[in-house]
Amino acid sequence: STQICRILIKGMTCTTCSSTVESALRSVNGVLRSQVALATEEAEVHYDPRVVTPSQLLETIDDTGFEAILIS
Ligand code: 9UX
Repeated sequence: STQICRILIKGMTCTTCSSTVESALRSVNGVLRSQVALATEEAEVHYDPRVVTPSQLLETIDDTGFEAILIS
C-alpha cells in the first residue's frame, strides 16, 4: 500500500527551485504524488515502498542540487 514521507529541503529560494524538485520527484518510478512547499521547505511524497525507498527520494533531491533531510 501507499506510504507517505516528508522531507526537509534546504536551499530553495524561488518557485522555480521548488518546481524543479517537484518534477524530479514525480519522474521517479514508484512516486504516486509529490508536493513541494517553498514556504515550509517541505516535500510530501506518496510512494509505493515496493518500488522506491525514502533514501532514493533523498538522492533524487540531492541530484537537483538541494540538500534533503528525511523528516518522517
Ligand atoms: Mo530560482 Mo532556484 O531563480 O536555484 S531556480 S533561485
